[in-house]
Amino acid sequence: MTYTEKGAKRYTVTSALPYANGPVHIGHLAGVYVPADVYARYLRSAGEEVLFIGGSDEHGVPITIKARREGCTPQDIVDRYHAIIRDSFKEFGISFDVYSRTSSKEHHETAAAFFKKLYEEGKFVEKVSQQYYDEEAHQFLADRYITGTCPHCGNEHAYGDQCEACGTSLNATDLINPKSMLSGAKPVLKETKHWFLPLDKDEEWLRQWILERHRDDWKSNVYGQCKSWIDAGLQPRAVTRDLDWGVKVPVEGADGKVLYVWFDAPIGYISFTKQACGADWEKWWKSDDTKLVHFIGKDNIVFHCIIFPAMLKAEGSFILPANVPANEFLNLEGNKISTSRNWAVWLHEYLKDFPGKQDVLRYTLCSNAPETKDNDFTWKDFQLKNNSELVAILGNFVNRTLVLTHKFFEGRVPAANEDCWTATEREAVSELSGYPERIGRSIETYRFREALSELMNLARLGNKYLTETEPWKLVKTDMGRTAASLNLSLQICANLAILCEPFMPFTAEKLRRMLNLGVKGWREAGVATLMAEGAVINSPELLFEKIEDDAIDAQIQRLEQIKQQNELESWRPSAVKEEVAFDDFGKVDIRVGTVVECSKVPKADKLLQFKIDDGMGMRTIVSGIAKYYPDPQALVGKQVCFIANFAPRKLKGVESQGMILSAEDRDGRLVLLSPSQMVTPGCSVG
Ligand code: B3M
Ligand code: ZN
Repeated sequence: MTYTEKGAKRYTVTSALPYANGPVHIGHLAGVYVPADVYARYLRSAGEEVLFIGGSDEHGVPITIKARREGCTPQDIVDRYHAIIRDSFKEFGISFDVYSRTSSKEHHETAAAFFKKLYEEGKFVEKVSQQYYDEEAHQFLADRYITGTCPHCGNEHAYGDQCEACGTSLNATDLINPKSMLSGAKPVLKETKHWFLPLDKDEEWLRQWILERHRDDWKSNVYGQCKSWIDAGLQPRAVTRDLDWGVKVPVEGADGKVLYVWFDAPIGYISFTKQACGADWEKWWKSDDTKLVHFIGKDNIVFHCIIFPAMLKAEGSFILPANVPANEFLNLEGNKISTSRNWAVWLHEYLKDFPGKQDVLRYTLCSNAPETKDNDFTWKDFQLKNNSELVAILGNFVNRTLVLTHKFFEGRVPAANEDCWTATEREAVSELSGYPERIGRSIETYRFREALSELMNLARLGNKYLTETEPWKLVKTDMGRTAASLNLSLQICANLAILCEPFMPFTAEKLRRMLNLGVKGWREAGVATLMAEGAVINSPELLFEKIEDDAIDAQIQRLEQIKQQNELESWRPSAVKEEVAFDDFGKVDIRVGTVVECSKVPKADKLLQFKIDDGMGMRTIVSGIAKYYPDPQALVGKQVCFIANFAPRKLKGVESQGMILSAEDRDGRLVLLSPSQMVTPGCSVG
């Protein structure tokens, strides 16, 4: 039994199934998988029975769209990304008991059977409705096959099922100016039959269950979203689609129809449990003493708090989630993480750049997790957390303790010598005893940042204790107290090894190995007797290494390049200026001239000085284009256009008699304008 919950006998912990249409990035890790893993690891360490479920969501329109774009099959896409995602999770120590996929046969069978049961029991409403259809592509346009303007916020790129700008869940027919993703054509409405989950009938119990029963124990961001959904009135929701990729609708007359991805995906949690546990699966889903917890991102709240519970309730034999700890989003260097714009830190790429540093990222993401509001990941902060927290506090304490034990006690745990303890030892031991419960309580209430900062406080306690007792000085005068000091420091290290495991499993393992600490769990922590006197410890290795500026600068530079690339790609001509009368235009006297001389203006790196044959003698014009024409000499003989009737003005001591015209390209580059054929100098442009 844990610190805050009474009565839960086992824990079914699920984490949102990532779409297998791209690799996973730090936003996924921070929002869902690190917290879920910390929770699962903690419970296991505390001796609880846990099943931690993950897997790839392999259906849905984003996958078919990607396949179409790349000219391959949806199966090719999901095979590729399922493997990448699964490996990334494994490398980062996400300790799933099962990581499966929704394209598996078992999942298709389970999801189809679930639908069939509800169908046979009359839990659906069958409706013929008007759906958008692409007449060029001969296909109904489900969900993301259709884009248009969001009726709520005006975002012009909203999808047929959701607006990502304002988070509203939509029906395709809500969109203003709908457009087919397939052909770009304006879709037409066409009749088709679908099955709907009548959520309107669930309003009553959902209100009671969420808004009353879980008012205090669900996070306020989750509670708030549920409340606004329920208050707005729930509508029947279609759970089938006209598509050919997904779980086939298992009833007659449903050819060419599949289950809506959000109907089949959460059933994945159940089918993966079956895959992992065989005949023994039901206790994880059908037993009142099981606590079901869904870890998700905020865009998945409605599906896990309203739609999936409504499905489970309609089926009748399943438990409902006890909690749905959704996180907000993580941004990257001040901008929203975006797969399409490559604005992300991909896990598989991070590992190439920072091999072996999984825990540093887990630590940074957990200490910065977007628990109550969106948060920002910056590389500078990552470096700071590594250098001044992990290296300087945790790593330093452990290293000093182990090095000194080797130096003064030949690598054996010295005696505790309690008889020579002072108030310093007694205080440290009493503080130590509070940590397991305090950290555990924070984890159980989904406050992972708080839990992690408590863990670091324990490392700080160790550092402070070691610095105060100064065993390196005591050794000259008092071997008994030297032993006591290092014994207690080693006990704190052992506690750290146990308590850091949910957050930093690789570090925990390394520390355990150095200490030769056997299998001890959360319940045994909090005491100063974990390490037996005389036990041998191994030679110290560094737990963390300093991260230098150049490694961080390289990451920042990479992002800078991506940003520039994105800016180029998203460039649009500027808006056309206000209308002018022809007479006004006529006031500007534009002429063509031939460059006779051209040179850099001394001490002004931006300026070129032109001598121009303007057909009326010569004139001098200074122009700020030196950066784009590094060889001024090459311009001699070329013709340019210039404004001839600007009042002369001095630039860096040179009088400029006019302005040479140039075009500004999308990257800011200035390009001189010339007539397409040689003309007589002095002729006018108009
Ligand atoms: N694949 C959506 C997402 O990644 C979805 C989660 C399914 S959980 C059952 O945002
Ligand atoms: Zn919107």
